Parts: sequence; structure tokens; C-alpha cells
Amino acid sequence: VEASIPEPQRKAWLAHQTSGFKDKDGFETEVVRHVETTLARSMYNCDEQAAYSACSLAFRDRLILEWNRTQQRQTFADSKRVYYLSLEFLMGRALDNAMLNIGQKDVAKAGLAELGFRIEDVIEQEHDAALGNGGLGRLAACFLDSLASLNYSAWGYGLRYRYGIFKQEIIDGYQVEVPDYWLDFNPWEFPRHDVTVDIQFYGHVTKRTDDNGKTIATWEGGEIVKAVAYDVPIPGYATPSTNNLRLWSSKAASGEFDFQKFNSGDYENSVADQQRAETISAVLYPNDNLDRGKELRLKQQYFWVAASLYDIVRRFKKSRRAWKEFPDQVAIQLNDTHPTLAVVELQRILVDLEGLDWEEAWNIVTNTFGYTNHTVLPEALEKWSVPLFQHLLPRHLQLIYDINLFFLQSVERKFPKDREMLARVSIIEESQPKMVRMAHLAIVGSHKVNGVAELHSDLIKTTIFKDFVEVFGPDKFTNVTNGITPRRWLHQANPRLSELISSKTGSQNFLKDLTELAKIEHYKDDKAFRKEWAEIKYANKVRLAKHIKKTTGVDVNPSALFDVQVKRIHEYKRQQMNIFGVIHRYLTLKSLSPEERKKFQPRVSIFGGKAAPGYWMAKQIIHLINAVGAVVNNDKDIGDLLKVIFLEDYNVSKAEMIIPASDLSEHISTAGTEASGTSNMKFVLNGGLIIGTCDGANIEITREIGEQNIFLFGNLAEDVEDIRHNHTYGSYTVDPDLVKVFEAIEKGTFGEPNDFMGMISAVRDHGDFYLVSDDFHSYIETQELVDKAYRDQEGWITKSIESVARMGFFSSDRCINEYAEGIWNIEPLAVKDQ
Ligand code: Z2T
Repeated sequence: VEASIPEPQRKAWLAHQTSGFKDKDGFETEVVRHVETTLARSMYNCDEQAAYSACSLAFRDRLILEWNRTQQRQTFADSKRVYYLSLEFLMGRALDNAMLNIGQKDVAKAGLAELGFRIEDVIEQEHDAALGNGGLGRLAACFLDSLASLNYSAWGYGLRYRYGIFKQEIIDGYQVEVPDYWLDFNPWEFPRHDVTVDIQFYGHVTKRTDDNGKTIATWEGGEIVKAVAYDVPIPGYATPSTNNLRLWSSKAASGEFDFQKFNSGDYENSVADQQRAETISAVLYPNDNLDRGKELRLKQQYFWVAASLYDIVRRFKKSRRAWKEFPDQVAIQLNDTHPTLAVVELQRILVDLEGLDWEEAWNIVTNTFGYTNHTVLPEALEKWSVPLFQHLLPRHLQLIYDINLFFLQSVERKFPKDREMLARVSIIEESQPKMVRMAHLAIVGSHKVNGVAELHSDLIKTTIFKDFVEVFGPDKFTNVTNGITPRRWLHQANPRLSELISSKTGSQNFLKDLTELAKIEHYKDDKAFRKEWAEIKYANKVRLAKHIKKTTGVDVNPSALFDVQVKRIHEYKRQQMNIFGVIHRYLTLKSLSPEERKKFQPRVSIFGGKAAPGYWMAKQIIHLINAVGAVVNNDKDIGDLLKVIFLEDYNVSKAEMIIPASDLSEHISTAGTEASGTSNMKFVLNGGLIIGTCDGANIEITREIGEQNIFLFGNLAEDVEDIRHNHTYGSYTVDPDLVKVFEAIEKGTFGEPNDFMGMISAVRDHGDFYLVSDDFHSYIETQELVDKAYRDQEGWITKSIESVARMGFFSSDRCINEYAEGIWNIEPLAVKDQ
């Protein structure tokens, strides 16, 4: 393993080799020690769960040494740090990743084998850390991996939810949510009971004038909740750098109980107070691309932001620098608007607590923050009601009004007498009740605003943030196309493909510089290489087929075309179009003679993804997929020609198994609605082809891999608005093939038709907002092209190899380097300096 780690990283790493295991015996000694002491068990009753725990503890010990050294190195260097503030970190499992990033999975495999365990079974024991909903949270996790791997001084800040995203069970075809209590045993976190911050809520503001005539505001009263830090080490790949993810947990301020109440006999209320405090970090809100405006969510946001800023400011103050140097030492990235209160909180710290002038403070604030927007969907843009703000954070509301006043004055100077413009850009929406527009606050409080793919970044400049481009000029708005970490999404998820690639590129350096993938294109006509390529895909499909059999009882043929759509269930992502397409295919097959059917390309349509618990339409889509599966999978006429599978509880660790097994994946959002998408990149990196719309990062993927290697269809983003307008005001007919699909559903082919009428009438009666009917024909036609292309297996393999070879751009390393240079103004820290 060591020999495969690229120079010069290997040298730097070896120089710090206090941390690795010497050999498998050294590893085994540590595992046995942890079983016998930390876990207090004997090796004679060490099951797989105990082996997982001990193995994790052994690796954790190694990580923590490097974690300490990295923190020391960063402190001595005293250079700029970046702080990534995200309400979600969708980390998945840690053990496999730690073993691979440290470069000692082989040692562990050999050691565990001697102790009587298969490493795959041990890895499977780990519960996913699922502190996120979907793309946004997983992006944050990929960024942490890249920041550590590239030796940036970087911290993540988030919330330590007691319950992550719910576990999904499918019962009688319906989604049922089960709480995800994941903290029973988590060896990857370190409680820092000495790192706590008191966080204030509610109360009131008093103002007085000091001797110089300056107004001093004081926020008093209310209640205090304690934030306790939990640290999670983030190992870089093939580097000793181990960064920190700090997650805050809430606790009652006055210890476990309110002893006054306790002693006066009010035991129940003292417990209730404690529980109320702990509620703040209790549960992740399970909405993807939807804002529900709940008070507890605002409390979570302030709790986390205030604790993180206190921590950041405390660290800055240790360097005894002047405040004006703050932005030279600190860059803070806002992952969507969720942490936007940080803008106001830093201004409050500087003005109210540190006594800086407004102007000077505001300069520091705006030079510190960058804001990443992840969506244009209006229902996802955060707004908080002014009365709620007034109640929970009275001083912050005042500061927001002041920030808005100065901002609107500057707009007025640039656009005199344009009252409409002022109303449009104001941070306060003049509705009933008034609302604080968090995106506006984030733009005004940051020096850079970025979208996450080219089309998306263009769209925000021409639609939702158009006025701000006029106010601030175009240079404030930029694009950083998303990326994924090739360590988890190639090396870890698809070890055989990673191995094959390294055998052709000559080393594993492509995992550090993904553009080296280009080298494999020289082998695209090499017979042995192509054979191995196809065998790996087949083996991955066999593994998934086994999982399908085990979890659903359905037999699928691994030689069929595996067609996968796994992502959160959302109308804009159009799983409904996919399942309507599947029904169309079923009806077509039924109408053919047995002879004609034989010419058909067998397919397995695989779905997976969670619906937000309150999202009725998304749940209906899940129900229809399962209902169609129940009919199709048991139809003797159909056999292996078509199977429909819904995989329960899609999450990061399942993605690691599903993605390498796909032939075709679907990224079919209505053009202009998916900001980027990141699973599209993961599928292509694993040799799968894509059927997709001209949306998000699909466009840049096409540019990189070539139009001949992707199946694009559907209307373009630029035409969507007109089409919608025509739905409402013009003539409008549903696509004839789709009409037949609806008729089949309404006849009861898939059970009670009323269960699915919401989906049908959204298209037929309610304006088809997501253009399902408009795109249906070209979707079906393109699926036929896919069938044809797949029957030419040699051609398909060529497309697959070419695509992978050209995916270098989509590494999150490239993405992080763009943020570092264009937004954070920060350089990697040399590791040899220690
Ligand atoms: C989310 O996962 C995304 C956007 C959001 O906007 C919220 C959530 Cl929870 C508020 C996704 C986008 O839908 C997806 O296109 C993008 O690839 C991903 O963020 C990362 O940028």
C-alpha cells in the first residue's frame, strides 16, 4: 500500500510515520487491546460488531495523533483559515474511508483475517453518519475530504443532531419514517466538555449613550443554552493532514438540572427545561429544497452560528492582531443561506461587544463571508417572519434593519427614485407579516456569491438575483461547478475499477489529480483492458442483484440493462416521468407477441430515495413505483424483460454499492431546476452512462465527455417559461402516449386508481408545472436509443471508457482549489514545515 502512494506525498507522510501501524501484527495488537480493555470483552466472544468497534478505535488512535499535529502545525503557521459553515454534513461511514486515506486498509484486511473476520463484513457494521438530506450535505462532506487532502487549514462547523435523516421503510408500498438514533456507539467523535459557549435567546435590548455621544446597545435577559463541542477528525488522502469538523450539541445551561426548581420540589419542570434545551440539536429537518419557516429551525441556526463565531473569534483573538486583519486570517463560507445569521452575529460582536465603528465593522464582515447558493426554486428560499425574529433575536433584528437602511441608501444613490428597485432588493419583504429575506442578507453581507454549475450561476444572475448584479456589478457573482471526491466515489466504492485504472496510469496519483484519468483513453481499444472493464461492471451488478434479492425478494438478471434513478424524491427531479415511462414500456411489451418481445432489451428499473415526511406528492410517487413493481415483477408474460425495484432507505453507504452497478442513470429534472446535481458525476466516474436533460452539471459533463457519450433529451431551460405560460393561457394537450399510461392507471392496472390521481391531475388539470407531458415523447424516444446503443455492447464499452477518462474536471479537489483562489484567498499549508 505504501508503495502505491504517490511521491512526494509518500515521503512527507513517512517522515511523520509515528501514526501508522508498523504491520498487521502491530494492528492486531491494537485491536486485541481495544477489545479486551476499551470494550471489556474477551477475544472469545468478539463478534463482528465488536471487531468493528475495536478496529475503529485502533484507527482512531492513529488519526488523532495526526489530528493533533495538524492543529499544531496550523497554529504555528498562523496563516489564514477557512471555515465551512453547513447545517448538513452527510458523511456516511468513516472506517473504510479512514483506512484508505491513511493507506493501511491492506494491513487491516490481513490483520482482521488472522483474527477470523472478513474486512467487508466488519465495514458493514458501521451506521452511516447521516446528518444531511441530499446533495447539499454530501457536497459539504466531499469538500472536507478535499480540504484535508489538499492540506488546507480548514474547519467544518455544524450541528451534532441526535437524529439524522430518518430511516425509510417501505411497508405495503408506502414510505414509513423511523427515527435514526445513531449515537449509541460513535467512536469517531470526541466530546470536548471543556469547549462550551453560552448562547442567548429572547430577552430585550436597552440602548444608552456613552460619554462620546455614541449609542451602546445591550441585549439582556432571555434564556441561555449551552453549546458543547464534539470534534470529528477528517483524514486527508495520502497526507498526514487531519482536519477538524466541529459539531455543536445543546445542553441546559445550569448543568443537568435546574437545582433551584429541583430542591423546591419542582422536579418535573427542571427536567422539562433540560429537555427543551436539548431539543435544539435533537433532529435534522428532513426537507430537501424546501423552507418551512419553523421557529425551532431558526433556533438551530442561531445556536450553531453563534457558537461557531464565538469559537472563530476566540481563535483569532489569540493572535493579538488588529481587527482589520480579521479577513486576512479568516474566511467563512456560507453553505446556502442557513448560516446567514453569522453575518449579523459578527457585526454584533464587532459593534456591540468590541466597540468598533459601524463602517469598520461592516468592512470586516463583508470581506470575511462568501455565500454559495444551491437552488433557484422559490419554495426553498429562506424567509423568516419579522415578529418571530423580534421575539427570538431582538438585537439581530435591529441590526438587520440598520444593515438594510445603509444598503438601501447606497442603492438609492445608484438608482435615484427607483422605488420598485428598492422594494425588490430590500432585505425586508413588505408583506403581512413582514419577512426577512435571508438570500438578500447573504448577498449584501458577502464579498462573493457563487452558484454551483455554469447554467445555475447564469440563471441566478438573470433571475432571482438580477437586481443585485446591477447594484453590485457582475464581478461579485461567480460560478464554482460542484465536484465529488474520487477517494470515496471511485477508490472506496469501486476498488476493482480503481485498481484497473492505476494499473494503466502507473500509480494511484490519479486519486490526487483526477485529470490523470485521461491516460486510460489510450487503452480504449485494448482487448484485455476492455474485457476487464466489462467484467468489473458485471461483478458490481451481481453484487447489487444479490442485495435486491435479499431486501425485496425479487430476482433480477445481472445481464439486463440496469437503469437507476436514486436521489431525493421531488417533483422537479421527475421520478414520476420515469415511472410513467416504465408503465409505457410495460404496456408496449404486453401488446407484443411472444416472438416480438424476444427482440426487446431486458431492463431493470431501479429507484431509491426519501420523500420529505410532509411531501404528499413525493409519497404518492413512491407508492406508484411500488405498485407498478408489484404488478410487473409478477407478470409471467414479462419475465426478465422488465423489473421494477424500489430500494429502501437510500443513503451514502447504499450509494457506494448502487452507483458502481449502474449501466444507465437518470438525471431528468425539468431544465433550469436542478442547480447542479452531483450523483450524475459519481455515476459517470464509475463507468455508467447518463440519460438526462440539459440541466445543472449535465451540461458541463456533456462538454467534457462528448455528446456521443450521453443521452440528452427534452426542452431547454430558456424555453420553460414560455411553455408554462402556454399551459395556462394557450392550448394544451397531454402527450398521446402519456394519455395511454394514465388510462392504464385509471383502469386499476396498478391497484386503486384514486391513490395516484394527484400525479395524473398535476399533469392533466393543474398546468403540468414540471413539463412532464412536454418532455415525455422525447424521453421515450431517447430511451429507445439507449436500448439500441446497449445492444451494441462494444460500442457501449467504448462510451463508458471514454467518459471515465474525461471526468477529471469533476473532482472536488478542482472545485476546492477554485474556492481557495477565487473566494477565500488561501493557499495550502506545506506539510514539511513542521
Ligand atoms: C440540496 O440538497 C440542494 C439545494 C438546496 O437548496 C437544498 C438542499 Cl438540501 C436550498 C442541492 C441541489 O438541489 C443540487 O442540485 C446540488 O447539486 C446540491 O445541492 C449541491 O450543490
